[in-house]
Amino acid sequence: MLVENVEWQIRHQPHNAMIALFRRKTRVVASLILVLILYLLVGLIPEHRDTLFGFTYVRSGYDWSKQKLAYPVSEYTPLPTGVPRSLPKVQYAFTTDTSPKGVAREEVLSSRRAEVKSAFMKSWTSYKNVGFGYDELMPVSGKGRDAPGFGGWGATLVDSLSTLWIMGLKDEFYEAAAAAVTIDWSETRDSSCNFFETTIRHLGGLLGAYDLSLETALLEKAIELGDMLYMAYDTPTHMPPFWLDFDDAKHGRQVAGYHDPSASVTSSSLEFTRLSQLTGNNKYYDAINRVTLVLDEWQNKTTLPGMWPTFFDFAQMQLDGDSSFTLGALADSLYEYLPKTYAILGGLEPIYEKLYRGSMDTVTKNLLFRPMTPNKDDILFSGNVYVSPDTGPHLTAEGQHLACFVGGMFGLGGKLFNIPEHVQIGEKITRGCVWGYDAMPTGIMPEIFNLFTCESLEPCEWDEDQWQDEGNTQLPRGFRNARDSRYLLRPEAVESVFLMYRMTGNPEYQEMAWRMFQAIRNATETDLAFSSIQSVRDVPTDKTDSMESFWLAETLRYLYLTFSSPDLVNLDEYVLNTEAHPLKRPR
Ligand code: DMJ
Repeated sequence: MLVENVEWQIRHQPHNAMIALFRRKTRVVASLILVLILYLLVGLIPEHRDTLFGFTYVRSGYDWSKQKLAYPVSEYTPLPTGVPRSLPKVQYAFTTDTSPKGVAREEVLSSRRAEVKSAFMKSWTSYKNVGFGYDELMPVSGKGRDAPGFGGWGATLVDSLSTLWIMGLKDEFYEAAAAAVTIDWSETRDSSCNFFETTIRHLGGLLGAYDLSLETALLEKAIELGDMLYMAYDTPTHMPPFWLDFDDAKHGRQVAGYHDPSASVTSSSLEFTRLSQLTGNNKYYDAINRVTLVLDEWQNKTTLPGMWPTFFDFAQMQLDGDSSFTLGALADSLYEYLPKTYAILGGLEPIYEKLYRGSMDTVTKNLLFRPMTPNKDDILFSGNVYVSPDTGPHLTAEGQHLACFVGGMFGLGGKLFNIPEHVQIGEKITRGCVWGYDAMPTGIMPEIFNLFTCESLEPCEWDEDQWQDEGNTQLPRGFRNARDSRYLLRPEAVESVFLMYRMTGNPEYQEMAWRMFQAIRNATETDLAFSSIQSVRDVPTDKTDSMESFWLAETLRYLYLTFSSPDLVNLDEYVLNTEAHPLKRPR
């Protein structure tokens, strides 16, 4: 057999070589045709490009939904079931005024909307010109930049989607949405991302844009990101860390932080609840519910029972590290999300009411203060408390721009839980921030400052001598100092003004918002857009070449909504996440 075969091969060698060559060529051609067919029919080149619901969709290079968990969960707590409760109305019962006075008022509001929209378009166009790939525009130099921890996934692009929709800029919205659905979350120069910022800006931005437009491709992109962010909970304690490190997440090496800002690790309940509602997958809700249960367990065990300290040790699950308490920087949205999560769950989970009431009782007794002012203004601020082991709680009468959301939060809690005093407190805190704006030469409140205080929340006499002795007489009366006099284009003060307008129907708030908008525009406008400034105390202002995405996502959106019909993003239909992205409330 073997000998015969060899002979046969020797005799037929040239012929065999030709056949082999022909076969090889055929194989190459066939392969090329196959690749071409795949390219044309399946759209697999580049590998993950797809046509999805009318968009050219780019699927992320890494599918986190398939990632094996190091700390799997045996059973998910499901979303609460049942018919959503009919909660008290958040919005004032507005009526349309068709009288000549009403028509004239609408003309004023319409021209204000146009001015806010034009500020938005100026900023948006300049950002678009540097490229959607950047996180932010630098509004003085005209360059683009990526913000640390934001992944370089176009933070401003994603954060602006809902504003484009709300302002009726539909062509721009679809152009931006088309770019957003091509984001590949696995393509980043960074080894980790900021869990909180990515949740509130990117995930919140996509979910908000989906809830407004119902464009399914946006939801698909949100789910991809949600699956990546869900990995943050894959730690031994099931609590998330501040940074989501991609490599650690892939190799089951993540641990929660020993000293993380409490807001950063607790403010995902709105976004993750909405994801579960939209996908029917309870894993997202289960993750945030575990954090809520810890808040419940700790609420009355802290050194200021009712509130949680500014920093959390979620690695060792212990409380005893920190005795500082604030509603401002680092802790803010922990509290903001309590009434909001109650609302998005249709009132079916009572724990959020309990956490809200307990914490706000403590805030009212310990953190709120009334500043001493020459006009005895009926206003309040929320300060910081440090609990000393020897002498107990000490209040620092510090105001922060970041804490100006508190007015709106008290209002919302007051409405949802039927606590009228909270709406009044909310009004006074909101007016406090507006007072802080009106007092400064630029018409804008500083980032952080200290005030002279009354002994209680009741009015008190102005003490000129004390102010002369202890204060900085370069500052307006009432201010002790302006510890950080920058303005970073932040939204919190106009946020509360907007919420108060929608909740009370009082048009005074629209006048406040208009004053604030004009002041901000005057102080921050550059040739290209709007910029953070070095000091609200100096005119002309020194522009610091920074425009964070919340300028377009929040500050301008809240202003625009304040001058719009109350039906546009009605607060009985939507709840806004901490980046102002509207998420649909269940009916
Ligand atoms: C925003 O990203 C959010 O509002 C967050 O809750 C606080 N910081 C900025 C705005 O100042």
